[in-house]
Amino acid sequence: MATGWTYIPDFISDPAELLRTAINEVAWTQQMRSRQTASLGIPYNYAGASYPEAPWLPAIWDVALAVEARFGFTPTNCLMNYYPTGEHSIGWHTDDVTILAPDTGIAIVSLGETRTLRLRAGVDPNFEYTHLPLAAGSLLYMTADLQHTHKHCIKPEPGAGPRISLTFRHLTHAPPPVTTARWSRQGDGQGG
Ligand SMILES: O=C(O)CCC(=O)C(=O)O
Repeated sequence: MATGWTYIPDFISDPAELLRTAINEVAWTQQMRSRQTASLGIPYNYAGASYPEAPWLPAIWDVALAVEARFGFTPTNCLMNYYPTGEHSIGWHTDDVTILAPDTGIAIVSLGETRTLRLRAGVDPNFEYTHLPLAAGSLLYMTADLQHTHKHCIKPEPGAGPRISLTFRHLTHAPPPVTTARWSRQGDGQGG
């Protein structure tokens, strides 16, 4: 079992309402083949995708404040992933933790259908798997150190309904727009 993560069920109280708001009010982009994405705050340009700086939606800023209260850092970015169906996914990858503020990690708040995040020890040829079902309203916190030892992904789960993940980070600065597919060096999937 991998360490370096914390799962908090029911971190937010009305994930169904926030799912509706996010589907309808976020300017989703189709920069990734396997899912839709969007970014609020300063951009997290990664995995071959680039975003403009964007104002926070009030409902998502409220969640950022809850992350601040629980983990002691103020998110400067929320990268959002929209999986309209169970066919949508995110491949094996690690996140760029070089631009995270010291002693901060990544907080993932889930809306909609429960999907399973898998962790595997990247250096272990026998692949140590940890399966984390991420229920609506939950928060998964991953430390920066976990990114050094493990990759993560969400595989297709045919039949699943819509899901959105809100991934909060305190970036120290916005990386430059990506002009080449950096994800190919970071993992073996379309991560980010
Ligand atoms: O959708 C998720 O829960 C995972 C998102 C993720 O791995 C990422 O944005 O790097």
